[in-house]
Amino acid sequence: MRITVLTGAGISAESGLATFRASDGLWERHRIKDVATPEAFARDPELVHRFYNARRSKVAAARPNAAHLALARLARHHDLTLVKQNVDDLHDRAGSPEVIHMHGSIGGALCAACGHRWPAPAVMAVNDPCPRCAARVSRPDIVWFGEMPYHMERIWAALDQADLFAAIGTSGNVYPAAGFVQHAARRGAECIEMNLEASLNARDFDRQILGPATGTVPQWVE
Ligand code: BV8
Repeated sequence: MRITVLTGAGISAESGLATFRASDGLWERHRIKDVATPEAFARDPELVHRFYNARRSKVAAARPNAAHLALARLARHHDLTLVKQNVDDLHDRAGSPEVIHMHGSIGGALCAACGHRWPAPAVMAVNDPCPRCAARVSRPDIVWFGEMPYHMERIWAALDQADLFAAIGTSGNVYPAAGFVQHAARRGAECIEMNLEASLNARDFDRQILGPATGTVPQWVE
């Protein structure tokens, strides 16, 4: 059976990482447009780097939880495509063999001038010189609002072939990820949602399993 799983901020909540909407639209006390758009970076790159430097240190201190570990086990027995919206690395650290980081990774750095990528230092600054072209417009390798998510061809192909699609810990606010369930359902996949509460696109799923991911996901995987 081919399974495609999409995870969101909720899967890392029990590892202590803030979800995006729990704090009424503020993200670590910032608004999207001030810290997670290309315009924000052009306007105030140091504020953007402060926002990501703070989150990067929280990710480093976090540990994969039972839900991340259960999905790593699932990959050992099934043809699984795991797509994550989060920019943390907890699925990778849990041992998932192949993770599609559609919104990029907080552990990555990107040169806004030449597109070169390298591992991000714990604390980044816009003037960090690019190792390849030496330009000083370094940014986190993260997909901001208004930018095209990564690996979309691979993701659409996985949704086309899925017998089962599961969305875990995502509110269904952010597109194109929020549209994946309709894409999979149209191609005949069974669609399951595992979340703390019904998401905005709950009606597009065949069934819901409500509760904290560290309880529902291991139970579902077993
Ligand atoms: C794009 C990186 C086009 C940043 C992120 C319609 C169609 C297409 C686009 C749009 C559209 N309408 C609007 C848009 C634009 C926009 C968008 O969707 N805006 C929203 C706000 C309306 N989309 C975009 O800009 C995307 N790009 O469309 O490009 C394009 C085309 C051509 C050329 C160029 C461009 C790009 C979006 C990517 C933005 N970047 N992340 C960063 O992380 O700093 S998205 C960000 O939101 C995070 O990655 C987060 O993961 C993601 C989604 O949020 P969720 O994961 O769902 O998190 P949330 O807090 O909302 O929900 C958590 C859920 O977990 C809750 O339901 C909660 O109940 C549950 N939960 C909590 N605890 C637990 C739990 N569940 C289980 N157990 C628990 N313990």
